Amino acid sequence: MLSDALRDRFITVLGFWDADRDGAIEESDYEVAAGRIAGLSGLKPGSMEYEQLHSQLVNGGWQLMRQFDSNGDGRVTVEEALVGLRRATRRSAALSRGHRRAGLQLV
Ligand SMILES: [Ca+2]
Ligand SMILES: [Ca+2]
Repeated sequence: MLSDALRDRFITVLGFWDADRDGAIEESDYEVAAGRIAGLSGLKPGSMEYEQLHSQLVNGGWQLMRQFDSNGDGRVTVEEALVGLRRATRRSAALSRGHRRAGLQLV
């Protein structure tokens, strides 16, 4: 179960990535947001460092986010993202319980 605080923080993070403010995250949002982050990092567009950071953010970030696209329309709504986060939280809790039962401790 998500706490209200975690839910609110997650929605705030989603808002950052929703560059066109249409209420859903698309790959194009990652393109814009990654460009902003790379620019804020002081990297010059066209430089190898800029392109690497941009590519990592777009490819890595969008590949993670798109897992939440439950209806496969290429857009991740806040509702889809929250459902995905709840599932991930439950899986993580189940893994922790399994490790504790097995006498292991996660670092
Ligand atoms: Ca959007
Ligand atoms: Ca969707």
